[in-house]
Amino acid sequence: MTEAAPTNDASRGTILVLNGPNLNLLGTREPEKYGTSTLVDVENLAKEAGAAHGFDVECFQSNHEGALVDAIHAARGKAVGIVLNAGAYTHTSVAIRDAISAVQLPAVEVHITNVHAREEFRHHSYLSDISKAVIAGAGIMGYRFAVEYLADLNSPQA
Ligand code: CA2
Repeated sequence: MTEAAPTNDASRGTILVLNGPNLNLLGTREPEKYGTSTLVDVENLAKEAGAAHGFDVECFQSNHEGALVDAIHAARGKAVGIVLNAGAYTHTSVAIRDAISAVQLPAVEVHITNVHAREEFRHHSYLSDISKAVIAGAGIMGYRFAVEYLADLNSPQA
């Protein structure tokens, strides 16, 4: 039996990119607000950013709060960090907050839009104070910045 050839490009870890409700609609509605890129484009951008730094990126989107909680739990012991755009659950979900706190993984809260320049109810986040970083208003580039930040956080310092 032939053994797999050893490689020098072993993964340095996995970064989970989680998207919440309605983000599956990216690129199909409200382009003036959310741009023209699709969720697949966002996920590919995040994967490319991870690969450039030696990290795998796994992506998951759900419109259901419990499914997002389950995905966060599943990341424990598997991922080195979580990029989270919880969509509207950002402003409502104690359950997602508790899940992020429970797994004790560094999380980066991402929003495509600048939530602070929008309606008052979007100004409060249940996630910001338990996140390592918050990125809002940079469009889909925010996902890239978040992956790069988590890659840096999980790399030996020069
Ligand atoms: O700016 C963001 O990324 C948000 O997390 C997006 C959420 C919103 O509830 C948050 O306040 C800010 C909404 C996601 C809706 O996504 C759509 C994408 C395309 C078309 C329609 C909705």
